[in-house]
Amino acid sequence: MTEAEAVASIESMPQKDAERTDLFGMAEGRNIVLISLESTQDFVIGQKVNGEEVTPFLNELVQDSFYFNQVYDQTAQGKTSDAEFMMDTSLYPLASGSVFVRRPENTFHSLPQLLKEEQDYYAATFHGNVDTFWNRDVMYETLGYDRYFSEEDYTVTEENSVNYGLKDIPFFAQSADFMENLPEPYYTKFLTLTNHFPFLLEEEDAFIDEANTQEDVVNRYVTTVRYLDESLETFFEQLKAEDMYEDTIFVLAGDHYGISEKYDEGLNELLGEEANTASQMAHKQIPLIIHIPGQEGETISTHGGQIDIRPTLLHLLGIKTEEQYSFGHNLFTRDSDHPVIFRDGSFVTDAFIYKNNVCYGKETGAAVDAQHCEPYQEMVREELKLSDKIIVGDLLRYMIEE
Ligand code: GP9
Ligand code: MN
Repeated sequence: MTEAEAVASIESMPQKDAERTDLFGMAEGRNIVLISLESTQDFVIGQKVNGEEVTPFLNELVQDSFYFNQVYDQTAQGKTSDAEFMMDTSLYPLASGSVFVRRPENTFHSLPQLLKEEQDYYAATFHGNVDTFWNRDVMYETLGYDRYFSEEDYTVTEENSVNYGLKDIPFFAQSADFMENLPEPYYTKFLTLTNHFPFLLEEEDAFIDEANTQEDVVNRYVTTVRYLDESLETFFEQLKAEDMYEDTIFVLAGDHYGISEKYDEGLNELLGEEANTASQMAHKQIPLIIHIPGQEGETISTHGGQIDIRPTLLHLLGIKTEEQYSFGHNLFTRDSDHPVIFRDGSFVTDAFIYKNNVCYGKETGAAVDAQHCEPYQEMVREELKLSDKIIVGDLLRYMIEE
């Protein structure tokens, strides 16, 4: 592809709406704390098990936040790294493998870079696992992070670890100490870890009893989500105590499913629902919570995906979202007719689900006439194709001045 063709194909990207709401810029200049909630699905919000809330802290937080309750997991094989990639670039992940591993030498126009250009933000990312996992040590530099706090920065012992490593409570406690020395304004990204398959927990960290479904994975999941919720509460309390709460905008988002379709029966049992395409698709929803201290809460049921998180945040920060060579839409103005696109070509509209070449009603989960989904299919294919072209052809190097 010639340079001119590359530029033309990027310029052919659908023009995004430039509409400004009265929320535009309401969080301008604030520090940003983005928390990627490991394996957290939206059904846990407000859910009770044996009469106890699974996420008491988040349930309270959503009352005072913009809570988007129709946002879908759009990750593919790159799991957490795909979620990070979408939040940082607002491009789709690749159909196979992880962009973090396959294309770390590309030029991207990432969130850290945008924030630095527009409002001189410092960017730091925090995760208790080894820095090479998902090739993060390389990719974070490409994405423009100034500092990566990884396992080697934390005090990790047998006592404060479980499963993949450092438990979330000590992770946040130690992270808050690192934060005190960051230049402001900062954009910080935290990846939690304890709520990871196979959902292991020591007794002392179990704040809720396991559920009683036929699937042990589902039963244990409830306890590790409850632990994650507790860790978030401790983090918020520490930030408040250390004066790092008021001037911050918090973005909390699930990274991908925790309970795979294989264990759906257990989840259907827990939620007392029927097994069909509608419930299966609803399980793909992840919570997206944007908390701005002092701002009144609102639950927003516009559908969207992880790719939409970045433009939504930019809108609140007062940074224009058009011409960002990306595919996401601001969730405050997102067109309800625009489908949420998944990497395998399936999609959800406000009324229909398209999956494995069958069109279903979104509420009933029953198959409907294929013509309901047809108007969207070509557009979905084109959008994924263009995103792939940008990544595989490293096309943004033609658009971004380095
Ligand atoms: C590991 C963490 C978990 O560092 O990101 O990875 P996942 O399996 O969820 O992609
Ligand atoms: Mn993950």
